[in-house]
Amino acid sequence: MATRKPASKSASAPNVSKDELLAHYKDMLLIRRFEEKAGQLYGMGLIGGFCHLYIGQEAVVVGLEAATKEGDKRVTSYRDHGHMLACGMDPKGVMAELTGREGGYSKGKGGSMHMFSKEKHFYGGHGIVGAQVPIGAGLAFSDKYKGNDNVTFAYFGDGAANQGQVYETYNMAELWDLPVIFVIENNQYAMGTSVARSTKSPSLWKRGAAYGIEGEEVDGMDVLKVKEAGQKAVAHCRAGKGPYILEVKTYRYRGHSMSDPAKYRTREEVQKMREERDPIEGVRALLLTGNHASEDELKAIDKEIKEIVNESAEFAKESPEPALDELWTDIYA
Ligand SMILES: Cc1ncc(C[n+]2csc(CCOP(=O)(O)OP(=O)(O)O)c2C)c(N)n1
Ligand SMILES: [Mg+2]
Repeated sequence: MATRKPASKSASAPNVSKDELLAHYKDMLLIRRFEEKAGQLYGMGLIGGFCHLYIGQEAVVVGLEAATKEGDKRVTSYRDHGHMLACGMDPKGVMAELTGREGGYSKGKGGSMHMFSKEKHFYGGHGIVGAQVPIGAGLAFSDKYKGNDNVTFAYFGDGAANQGQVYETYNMAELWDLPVIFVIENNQYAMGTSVARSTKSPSLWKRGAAYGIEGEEVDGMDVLKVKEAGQKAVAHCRAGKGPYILEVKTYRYRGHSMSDPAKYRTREEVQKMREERDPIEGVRALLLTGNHASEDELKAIDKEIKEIVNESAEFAKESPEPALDELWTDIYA
């Protein structure tokens, strides 16, 4: 595993402390192991409905969360487990929601795509492609209205970037100088459709220029580069300069959802990414080559993370199913 060279020409690595590297390593590994476990539980029939795994994209949310402060908000699509874990939501509550149990964040009634945490300022989990983008601008509007310096991260995919509502949102957000960072998680596919097949303007962040919004492309397989770009975007928003776009180039290793055999790409394509660009292996290599951690210390961390994930799975299996009278709670009519 440790044979791989650091993913990036990590010129920034010497300026990064051991503690930061270890924190990023742990946070990304938690997401990876949690998602692997969710995949297993799905295979065992313990998770029903849709389940979209985030494996491969861990550096995006971990890097950006490292640029946040208390009070900042986030909203995302259905590929949302990583975002929940990265903002500090309890793995037990997330896993139990996946298994549809009482101990889940939505009392077992929401499932993978419908979880929220007011405490951690996580506003979902949205199954309608692109729907979270105007919601993100609305969250940013509320902060601007209240006069605080909070920033909202509105995450969406390359496929969602072709939705009309994204551009209506860009226009309003820039017009009103809303403190929102539009994060395009460009994992190169929207279900089975590659970016090359869906647009002739593949530099998605540049579309913001039509509305006067600044932005940039970021290497999403390098957590340090993501964090750096996140800090720049956050500073822009907190200074009252309006929205910012980050197009983060990333890759999902698994199919679109658990029911996708991913026949639209070659095994070699996925294998190459895993071997040459894996974000977790990249940080692992930096920790080892920089003598920040030994193989044994990293093994101990792996064990610790596995235990957290196993505990969440046990909790998710043991928590009871919601009581029948819960059918009548948390509904409008
Ligand atoms: C409005 C709408 N149209 C279509 C769908 C079906 N659908 C679900 S995910 C998806 C692809 C979105 O891809 P992307 O935005 O790149 O996000 P990713 O899945 O890669 O994270 C589509 C078409 C949907 N859920 N909502
Ligand atoms: Mg995509």
